[in-house]
Amino acid sequence: MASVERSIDWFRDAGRPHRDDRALLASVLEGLRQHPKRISPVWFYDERGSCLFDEICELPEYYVTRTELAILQRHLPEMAARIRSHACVIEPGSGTGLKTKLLLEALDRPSAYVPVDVACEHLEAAAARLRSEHPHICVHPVCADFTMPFEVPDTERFARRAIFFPGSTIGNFDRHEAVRLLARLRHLAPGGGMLIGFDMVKPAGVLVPAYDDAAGVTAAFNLNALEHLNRRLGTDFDPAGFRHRAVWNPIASRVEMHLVSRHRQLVRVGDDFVRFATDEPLVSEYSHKYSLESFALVAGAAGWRAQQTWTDRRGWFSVQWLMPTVEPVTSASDPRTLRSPTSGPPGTA
Ligand code: AVJ
Repeated sequence: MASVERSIDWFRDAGRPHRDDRALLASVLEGLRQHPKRISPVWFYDERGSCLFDEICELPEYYVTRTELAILQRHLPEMAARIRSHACVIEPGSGTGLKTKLLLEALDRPSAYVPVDVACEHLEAAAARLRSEHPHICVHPVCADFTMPFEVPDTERFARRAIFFPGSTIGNFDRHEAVRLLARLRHLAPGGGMLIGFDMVKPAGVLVPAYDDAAGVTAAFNLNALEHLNRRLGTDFDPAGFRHRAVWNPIASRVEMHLVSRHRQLVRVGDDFVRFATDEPLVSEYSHKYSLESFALVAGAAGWRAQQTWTDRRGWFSVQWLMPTVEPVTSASDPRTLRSPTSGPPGTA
């Protein structure tokens, strides 16, 4: 029975090339052997996790989605002008898609839309909805983990490609990973641009509650990653043995979500066991916060330059239209120049 379930799951994972259960287990184990222990935030997004995330977006404390939506609603005509007509829009980590709907409605005759997401059922449902609302747009969902190489169908070979990367998803990656990912996305849209949203540095008193809400939705979202791991890989995490915690790390300029072990315990992962001490954290997500300067460094190192920036009145969130630079700024890809998020070069704002 287990093997039947597994083979179905495996099909669902077809977008992750060469990643069978064993390779997945090995990568999870690798993270659990680091100090501190880590799992990928990709584990949040099974069906239940995707629904919980939609709930998070409605929380009073979670300003992220609301703030970005307001920026989009206010400036979409300008953004659409940047993207220009007949574009093929590629969206890594597409999710539920209110922002997508607004963007597609604002664009001049978009030719195709390619959502890329790991939550495949969620993805299919969203694609079906979009098709019925926009019969003129070719919708090509790609079920894949966009952090790994994936293919975009090239039926729209002659359309100008634009990447839509909203939601501060880029914040999940540390500076090196972010540079690598943005550089890869640049090759996905040769000559095209990227509309990207990223969250800005702000007081910890605003940031921490956004990731530790009073209703406990984010806690459920965080703990659900363990249930997902258990179901998908047969690990035996006891979700009741962990508690949710959100901390602001000012040095790394990020909110960190932790799953803290309530007591000493042993968790089986494949043929191995992982030991947790009392109060030991398992890091489940980083959510990096940027200044305009620190983001320009990361984008620049990946070969992108901002042509236009939109923000809200409080300066809590930014949306930028990036275009490829002729030459990637090689000095900025030196890890030493990327270490400090607040040390942008003087006079670049
Ligand atoms: C989807 C990565 C942008 O970092 O704010 C929300 C995910 N985690 N609450 C974020 C998230 C906890 C979110 N991103």
